[in-house]
Amino acid sequence: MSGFEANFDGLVGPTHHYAGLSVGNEASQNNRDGLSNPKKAALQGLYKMKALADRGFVQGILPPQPRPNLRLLREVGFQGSDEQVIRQAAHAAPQLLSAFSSASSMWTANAATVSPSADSADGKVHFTVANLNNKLHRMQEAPTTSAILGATFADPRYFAHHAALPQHGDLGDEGAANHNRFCREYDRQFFVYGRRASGGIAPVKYPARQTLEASEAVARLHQLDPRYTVFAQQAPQAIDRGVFHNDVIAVSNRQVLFCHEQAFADQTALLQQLAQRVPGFTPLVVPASRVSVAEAVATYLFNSQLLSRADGSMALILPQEAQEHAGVWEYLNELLAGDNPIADLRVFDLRESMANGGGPACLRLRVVLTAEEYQAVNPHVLMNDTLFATLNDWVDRYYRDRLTQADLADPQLLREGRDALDRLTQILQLGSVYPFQQ
Ligand code: SUG
Repeated sequence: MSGFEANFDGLVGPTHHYAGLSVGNEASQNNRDGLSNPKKAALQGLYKMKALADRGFVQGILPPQPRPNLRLLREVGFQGSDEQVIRQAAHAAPQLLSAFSSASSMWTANAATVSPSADSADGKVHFTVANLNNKLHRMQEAPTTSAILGATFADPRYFAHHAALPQHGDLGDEGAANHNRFCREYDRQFFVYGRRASGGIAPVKYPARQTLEASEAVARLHQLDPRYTVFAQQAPQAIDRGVFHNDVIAVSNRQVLFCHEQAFADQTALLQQLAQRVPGFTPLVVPASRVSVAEAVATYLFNSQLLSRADGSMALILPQEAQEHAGVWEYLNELLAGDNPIADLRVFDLRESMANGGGPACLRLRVVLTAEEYQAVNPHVLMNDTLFATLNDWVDRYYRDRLTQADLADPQLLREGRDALDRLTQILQLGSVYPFQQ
């Protein structure tokens, strides 16, 4: 049984701010030092989750991580009480305080790579937490992500958890943002890498975060059948134009691949290979003459969620920026009218996340589950009317509506965040997943 797709969105954390931490991610760079609104960011994310749950899609939540990360601030030499550590860091190394205060775990497409049980030799759903090795502010996510996924998918009869790959750039792993799965009669997993650690073509301006070696390691850990697993390189030129993850330029669902014509290295050969290996393969390729790579990066039209509806047709879940661009919106409407499975366009205001380079697809981790596996998921993280109301109240109570980098120096932010997350673990019945709760 191949199951259905559930989406687990990251809830934006109380320290959401714009720090320009992600070289290669143009939104992050361009909005550096901007004024953020953590409350609005969290509410925008919750609204998307609720809207999709209301339309019958299974929707879960993954909670934020505690920030600032006091353990790391101490590991880089700041001493004394929590308050002293924060004050010293704010004075001597504001950029480090900012990195260790990042709310970046909200983009759960980067939390892990997930393989459905149908694809694994042992018949379990496999999770490998991403090491996010390329960015200082993101590599701190892995241990708490492990704890959260372990508490959400706890039953060892169904779920197998793997720790992040060793922390080195040669094994840089960004999780599901570079991973797709096609399915119809047979399941195919499709891993996309930015470079080979062993050499070959690579971007020159911006970093390639995902290596082939990391993708191969994940495929081994997940006990995938090599005959059904495809590895392909992202176009290095696309990375150099700001496509820092493959999900900024391609999205798949079932037999459909919606992508830009300049998404992959040697794209013609790759699409032929996929056509031979994926029954019913349906590429929807957007030509550069209609939408340039720069426009794709600015509007995030490919960072959409492509979701199967009950009648077999598909809905595309888009950020508002895609609607606001006349050419992109015109293209999307032609797609809607055309002969293909896309039958609905849904647009969401996710501006707070978008300003850091995170669209609808970045905010969610796809987990394909059978009915039996679904029963084993912690039910308290699944979105419904009650949870939506509870979490809206929770955000209203604990979150600030403006935050700058200077505010990170306020030790009160640490206390507010801990109170908020402590309460959240009770709401979601996750147990003690955070270091400060140990
Ligand atoms: O890793 N932005 C994230 C955005 C992640 C988007 N995820 C996917 N494409 N799946 C990143 O670059 C910006 C943080 C800052 O600059 O404050 C940031 O981390």
